Amino acid sequence: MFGSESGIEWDILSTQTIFGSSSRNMAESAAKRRTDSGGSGDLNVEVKKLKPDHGDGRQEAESGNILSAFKTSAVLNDSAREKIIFIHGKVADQDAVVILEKTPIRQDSLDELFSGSTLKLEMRNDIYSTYRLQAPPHLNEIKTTVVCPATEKHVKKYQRQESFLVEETAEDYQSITLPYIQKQSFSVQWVYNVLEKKAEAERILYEDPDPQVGFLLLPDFKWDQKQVDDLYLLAIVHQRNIKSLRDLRSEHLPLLQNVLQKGKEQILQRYKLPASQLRVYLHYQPSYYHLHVHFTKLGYEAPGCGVERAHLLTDVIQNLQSDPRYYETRTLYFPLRADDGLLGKFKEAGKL
Ligand code: M7G
Repeated sequence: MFGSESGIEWDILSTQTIFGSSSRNMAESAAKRRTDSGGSGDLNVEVKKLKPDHGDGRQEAESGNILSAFKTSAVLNDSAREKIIFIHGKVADQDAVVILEKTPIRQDSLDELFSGSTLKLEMRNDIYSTYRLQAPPHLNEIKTTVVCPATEKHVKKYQRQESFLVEETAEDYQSITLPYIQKQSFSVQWVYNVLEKKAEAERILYEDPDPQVGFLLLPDFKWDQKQVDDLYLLAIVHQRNIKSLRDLRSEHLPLLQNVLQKGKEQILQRYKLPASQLRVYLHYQPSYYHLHVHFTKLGYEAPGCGVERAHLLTDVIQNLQSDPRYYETRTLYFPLRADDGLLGKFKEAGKL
């Protein structure tokens, strides 16, 4: 049995130092290569983040390794290049998805990495040699994300699958997509927890509290905040009735302009990254139907930043300026994975 959709995603970050605002620009040119110690080894994660309770985000401190008895049932996806693996299994009889990801090597850890590691020779040939470098544990952490209890939809989200491009007219949205997402989409409880400061409150970087144009800016849980190379922030708007890009009208322009302007200002101040280094966009379709904007570093190929899913906020603003009903009336294209229920609905309607 899969858990209910109110399941919480725990972000278990192995002992990480969150950037202080003064040192945030230090890793601008940090190496992008990831550590690859060669063996999987023990997880040795320490639960630093707190475990939300009862789905409402009230938190209780937790220590120890909640994954020590994790039982793997399947590897959903993995990538040797990205150094990431998505696993389905059980934590104390509950379905869980665990994501393990090796983190980038930080420039500021190089001295310690060279002086504090053991080096084992693998081969030497002329001027060439390869080694296995065994780093001190705190420089060899694995970012670990746990979704528990995971729903069947979570398992599908992380499973390797073929995708299909869907063409959605305004009528298709009303007759196919909207009824489907009203019944089937992921819970946005985690979003409300953030807005109500019941979870991740200490991670909020900025808030404009205005109920109409206001938003919260915080790190996406995909980002470990150790280097700006893979910067990933989310702006979550206070308004609760905007599901996605499709709902945007010209009346939302002040909100969108505010998010763009203040989001850029905050990122410049904190991370010394100018707007010309940022990719600021919305997903269509999103996974979570509460309006949010993705801010990522331009050179970082964040999952879902391709043209078939990401809509630049600057384009969205211009489109609404030239046609107040642009997103209400246009045909929109987006990819859906083979076993996505929404794809099934488009097929049933003879649209694929
Ligand atoms: P999306 O476009 O709705 O869907 O983006 P996607 O996940 O398919 O991209 C939601 C964004 O919220 C993603 O970038 C997620 O990594 C991020 N995210 C999801 N959850 C459950 C959390 C969370 O609990 N905390 C934070 N900070 N970010 C999250």
